[in-house]
Parts: sequence; structure tokens; C-alpha cells
Amino acid sequence: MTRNKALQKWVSEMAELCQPDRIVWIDGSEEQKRALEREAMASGEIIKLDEEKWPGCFYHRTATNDVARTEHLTYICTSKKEDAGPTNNWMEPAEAYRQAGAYFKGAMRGRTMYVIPFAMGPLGSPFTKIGIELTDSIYVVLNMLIMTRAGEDILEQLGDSDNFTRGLHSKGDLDIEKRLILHFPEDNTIWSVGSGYGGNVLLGKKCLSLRIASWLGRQEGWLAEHMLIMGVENPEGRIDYIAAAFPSACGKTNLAMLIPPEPLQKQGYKVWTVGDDIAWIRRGEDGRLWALNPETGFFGVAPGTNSKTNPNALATIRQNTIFTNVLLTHDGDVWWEGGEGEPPAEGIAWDGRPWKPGMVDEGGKPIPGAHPNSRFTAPIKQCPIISPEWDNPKGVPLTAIVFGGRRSRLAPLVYEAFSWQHGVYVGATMASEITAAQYGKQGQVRRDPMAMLPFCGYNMADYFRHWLEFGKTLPHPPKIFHVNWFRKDEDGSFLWPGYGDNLRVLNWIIERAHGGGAAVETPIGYVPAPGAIDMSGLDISEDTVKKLFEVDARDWLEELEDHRRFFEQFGDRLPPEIMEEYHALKERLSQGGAAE
Ligand code: OXD
Ligand code: MN
Repeated sequence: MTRNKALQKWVSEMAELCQPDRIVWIDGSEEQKRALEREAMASGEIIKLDEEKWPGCFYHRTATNDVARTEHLTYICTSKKEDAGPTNNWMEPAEAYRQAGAYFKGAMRGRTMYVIPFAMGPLGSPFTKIGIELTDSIYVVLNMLIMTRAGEDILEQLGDSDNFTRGLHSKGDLDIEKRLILHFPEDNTIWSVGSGYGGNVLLGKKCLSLRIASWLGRQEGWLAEHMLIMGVENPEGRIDYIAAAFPSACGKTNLAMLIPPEPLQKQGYKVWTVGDDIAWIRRGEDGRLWALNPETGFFGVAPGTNSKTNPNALATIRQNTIFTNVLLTHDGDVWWEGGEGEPPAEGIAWDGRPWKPGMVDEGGKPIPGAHPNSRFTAPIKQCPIISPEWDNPKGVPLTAIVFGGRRSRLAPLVYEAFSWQHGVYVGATMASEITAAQYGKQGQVRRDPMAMLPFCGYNMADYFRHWLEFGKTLPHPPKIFHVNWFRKDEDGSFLWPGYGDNLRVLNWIIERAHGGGAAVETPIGYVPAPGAIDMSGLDISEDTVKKLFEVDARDWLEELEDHRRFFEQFGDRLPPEIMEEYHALKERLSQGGAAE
């Protein structure tokens, strides 16, 4: 399959370690894919869904102890601990290879090792990175065929080069005690063992495109970010592209596939999806920022996806989709909480147990049919509003960068940073409240800089520095904004309708980026002036609008204490500009008259 000596040598070394019965190279052909589907159906690894309702779709159930990314078992293995930084788990590389090596040893006996050559990004693009994933899971192969460009062409492109990410994955025996997700950025290598869950095992995604790529990006002068990319077309036909970072459970996929509210649709606004999870960002020859989505599919959360929250996602997943850990019915249908229509009368829950609507546990809590983190894997091309530019090797030019979080108090609907440096501070202090779908105390605020806390492949202090330095190379850095769709009233109801209406906010952002849009200066940044956001057709009181944009200096000063505590962990490594921004913000807030 290849004459690449470095690749041949590595594959045979890994086969020596894992002892598979056979090795199969993934060529990207339809015939091979069909054969693998048949094999996985025969073994029960995947179940074919009803062909009428779900053409080309399959169901897969993971082990019940293996339903989400296991951050506590995810490591950055650099020679020096400081290079991983205080927010990452660290293991010394030799020790990491030794520990995981023991789990990999003989792990593929009786199994096939699949060799998946894949590219993140279109072939021939300066953005693109090539990886090879070795895996003993057909589910992984089938997902990688959706999420990445995989097959023979990639080997051709790679030629004799040894410049590829080496990814080794084995399900092992799915024992959480023998699970490790290891990144060796100095070796451009990823080892993942003991899991079958997407985020841990689709090595092109979080492992390569964020953790390893963020490391490469720092060395090579670009950014690998946990951001969606979307285009907004105005009535004149101008398309502005926005990259936006949100922590999990903030509706990233929904925003990326937004449907304009009726009055804006009538005016002629349209939205184009470029990506929903990852953006690689480079400075173009024209000095602008260009962003590319390196993936070719969506690995989205199913629960909550319905024709009101995200009709485009629903249309995307109608065919050729793999559903993982949702509810399965006996007649080959699937369902999830917050999905379409009534739940089926009965089915098999994500954990393999019989399920009926209304079932409760000993504590009286409803038992869900689908796991809260159940997923769909669907080809990006099936999205009805996929941007014609989505696979342009140049990427798309960015008009603005947006950071966001889920905050029931404090953060206004939208504000604009004063400068790139201030924008980096805004990103570095991003935070979100923990929701029911995540581990931790509900409502508690977790700091998640640039939504990269679990995905930054090196010391986050150096990552902030890289952002600051990167901005200095841009003749006209794009404006940076912060949004919060989730602010609540005293009685706990949301102040903003969200979903399609978020476009009204994006339009103000775009106007500002083009030098228009009325704004009022506050200590934290610019907020829209009264009337600057088009609220036509929205039933929203003036009082609510006021509350949406309120900046309470007292609350912010309290918040600043938490910023300071968060930054303290980085010690001397924190770039001085960050504390400069902190002090300037504190000063502005204090002058606002709130400080005693
Ligand atoms: C994801 C995540 O799966 O951010 O995209 O966890
Ligand atoms: Mn993500």
C-alpha cells in the first residue's frame, strides 16, 4: 500500500507491540467501507437502522463506562512538566510509553489492525496536516471516514515524508483502569488505549486537530482553535465569516447552523456553515486572518436537537449517519430526549436496557433513553446550508472573532473588546456554568480560556503569549467580541430568546467590525447603543433590553478576583500583558464608582 519507509517501519513496530492477526489498509473506497459495515453488523458492533427512515444509517452503543472524554486520563507528555503547564495532566514521555505500552501489548490478538491514512484539511492546502491512525475498531474506521479525508490519496500526498502524526488506538478491554489518552507533541504522536468513545478515539479530532495542532501552530505561527466557523450573508450579498469559541453545552452546533428569524430572512439574510467545532487560523498574504475547518463531518450531541432548535442538523443527519448511545427502537428507529415528536412506546436505552417513557430511578428522577452525551456522526456535505467555501484550501477570511460562555448573571448579551490584547484577556477569562450534561456541581462557574482548557496541547500561559504575539503580526487584527445568550432574570427566566435571534447580535458584531454600529463604552468594553441591534418582530421590553446590556461594576470586581486566582497558577510564565489588562480593567471598574 505504501513505499514510505518511515510509515512501514512504524506500522510494523506497532503491530509487533499489539500483535494483531492481520493488518488492513483503509483505501477510502466504497467497496471496502461496505465490507467493513457488513463485518461490523455481523459482530454486533453496529446495527443497521431502518433503511426507509434512516437510509445508510447505523447505531452503535459504547460500553457504559465509556460515554464521554475522560479528561482525568488525558495527558500531555512533554519532556519538561512546565511545558504541559498547570492545567494539563502531565506524564514523562518514557513513563507514558511504558505504562500505555503494557496495555497495548498483545491487545490486538484475534483482531485486525486497520491503518487509516487521513488528512485534516483539503489536500494541497497550506493548512493541511496528515495523520495515520492505527486502530482495532471498525466503528473508529467508519467514523474517521466521515470526519476526515481518509484513504489512498493521502498516502500519495504523503509520499516518502515522515511528517505525519502517528496515532495508535486500541479498545484494549475497555477497562477504565487501563485507559490512557496520551499526547506526545515532541514526537507528533498520540496513543489512546482502553476507550471506544469518539472524543478519545477519533484521533484526528480533539487529539490531533486541537492538542497536537495547537503545539504545531505555536511553532509554525498559526492558531488551532476550538471554534465554529460560519458565514453571514447580508441582503447585498456580502458574506462575513465569524469564528466563535464556546465551552461545551453553549449551542455551538446550533449557532453554526442558525436559521435567520423571519424578519431578517425577509430582508435577505442567510447563514452558511463552514464548521461547528474546530478552526485552524492563519495569517493570509493579504494580512487578514483566514480560517479553515479541518474536518469533513459533524460529531454532534443528539439530545436537544429538533426541528425548532436546529432544523439544519436534523436534515443533515437523515442519512449516512452513525448514531451513538441514543435510544434504539425494535423497528430500527432512534430517538433522544429533546428530539422530534413523542418518545416511542418502548425501546432499548443507551445502556442496553429496556426503556419506556416515564421510567424513574430509585430517587424518582427520570431515566433517559439516550445518554445526555449521545452523538451523531454525519457528513458535513449533507448540511443544507453548507458553505460553498467550506473546503476551499485557502480557508475563509475572518471578519470577527467571538468568545462566549453560559452565564446567568454578569456578562451582557454582547460586548466588544477595546483591542486585540484586551480581546485576548476576554478570551483568557472565558467561563461557563456547568450544566446537567457535564460532570461537576450544576451552576458552578468553570473557567475555560478560549474553550481550550481540555484541548490546549501545551502550557496555557504560553498559549496566551502565542495569541498576543500572533496579534502583533497582523496589520489589522479583527475585532474580538464576547457573547452570552444565557443571561437570566431575577426569577430565573432567560432574558434573550437565543437560537435564530442570535443573528441580530452577529449583525451588530459585523457592523462594528466594518466600522459602523452604534456603541456605548463601558468598563468591560463596548456594548450596543440603545436601538443599535435590530429587534424588529421581537416581543422584548425595553426593561429586558436594559438588563441584557447591564454591566454591574460591583459584580465584575468580584469576578475579577476569580480571574486573578485563575491566573496565579501560571506564575512567572503568564505574559505581563495579561495582568496589565487585569489592572486596567480593575481601574476602569473602580472608577465606575463601585469600589469602596
Ligand atoms: C466536543 C467537545 O465533543 O467539545 O466537541 O467535547
Ligand atoms: Mn468541541
